[in-house]
Amino acid sequence: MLVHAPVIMGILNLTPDSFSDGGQFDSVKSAVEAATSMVANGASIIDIGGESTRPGAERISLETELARVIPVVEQICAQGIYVSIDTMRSEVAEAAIAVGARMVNDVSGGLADPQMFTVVARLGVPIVLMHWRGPSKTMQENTHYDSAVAEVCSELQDRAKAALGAGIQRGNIILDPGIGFGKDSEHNWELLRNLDALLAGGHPLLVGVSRKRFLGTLLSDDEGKPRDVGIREVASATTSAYLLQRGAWGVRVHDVQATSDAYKALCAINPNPPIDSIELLGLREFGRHGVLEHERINGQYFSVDATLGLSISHAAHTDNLADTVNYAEVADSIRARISGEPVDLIEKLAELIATDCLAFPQVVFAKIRVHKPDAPIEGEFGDVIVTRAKFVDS
Ligand code: PMM
Repeated sequence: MLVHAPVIMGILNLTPDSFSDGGQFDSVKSAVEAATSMVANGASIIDIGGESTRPGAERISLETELARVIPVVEQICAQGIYVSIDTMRSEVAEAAIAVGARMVNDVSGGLADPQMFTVVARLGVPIVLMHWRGPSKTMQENTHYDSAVAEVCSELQDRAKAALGAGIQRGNIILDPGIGFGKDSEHNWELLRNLDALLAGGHPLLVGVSRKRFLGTLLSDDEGKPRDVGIREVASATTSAYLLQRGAWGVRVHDVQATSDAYKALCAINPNPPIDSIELLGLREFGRHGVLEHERINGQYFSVDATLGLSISHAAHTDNLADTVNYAEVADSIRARISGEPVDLIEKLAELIATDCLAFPQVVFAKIRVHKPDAPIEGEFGDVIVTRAKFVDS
């Protein structure tokens, strides 16, 4: 089962040399405490890794990786925490799932271990496929792209197709642009500026920017010295929160609380992230709404325009009606509301229709315009229109 968006994935690196937080945990107990505290601060997944992927890192043996991660995965899962295993090895993925992990995060997108997809398909768990062009030791030696966005999108789609071909279910595939992996600073920014292109394939998107080198470069001092890794947190949290607002399924971060705070503040200012929509215009139906007695007795025609905000990216890909809202059903419900129990005000009618529309599971926003062209107004006039815009939960 995939955790619902927005996901803040807390990083737990059990490596002595990870670039930002290596060597933090000297015992299973302190790692469990760190995971519990991240969950208390808003993490819905803890991503546990035993092998460093910092640029230039050497690979470690399978035995070392297993010894580092499995006891910790087991203890953290025993707390009921949703754990993802950050590994390029199918043996580690399988051992971690056996002790309770529920998801695999493979930075190589299945390229490092030819068995990875077969094993994950058999285990039936979600997998993150990150964009990767080669091992950490040499990944920054070739960072040439004609178009980073187009190439990363197409290479990720290739990995998704390979995963599907190996029997992994479509709903279990999450993609990740691999920020900092075989990419220069400008490639990373270009990818983040073009999130829509990365989302267009219809897969949930995970993004990891936390404390990465391109943020250090952005925050360089006057002499051009990059900002130290420990003081990149404000930029990390701000960028991660923004990505969640732009439609990323999840962000992978070190400081869960900072990211969660930044996201809450952004949502308070802008509860209206850019979303796709379906519009139903000019739905005409007879009703008896109005304050005056003759309106109740004789009735009149009302007309409604509805804008429904929802993500259509999944349906756009699958071409399956079940993945979107059925507009014929929405139209029926609007008509039933207009011809149903009379209310005095078209403000109330608009409110009721907006609430009905938000009851359709995919719809997160409804803007309803109710027209009353024969309203009891003296003299010539064109129309009376009331507009109600409503978010789910507002
Ligand atoms: N980055 C790192 C490690 N694992 N996994 C995913 N899916 N995406 C990432 O961007 C990613 C990752 C390297 O960062 P770290 O050393 O701080 O964990």
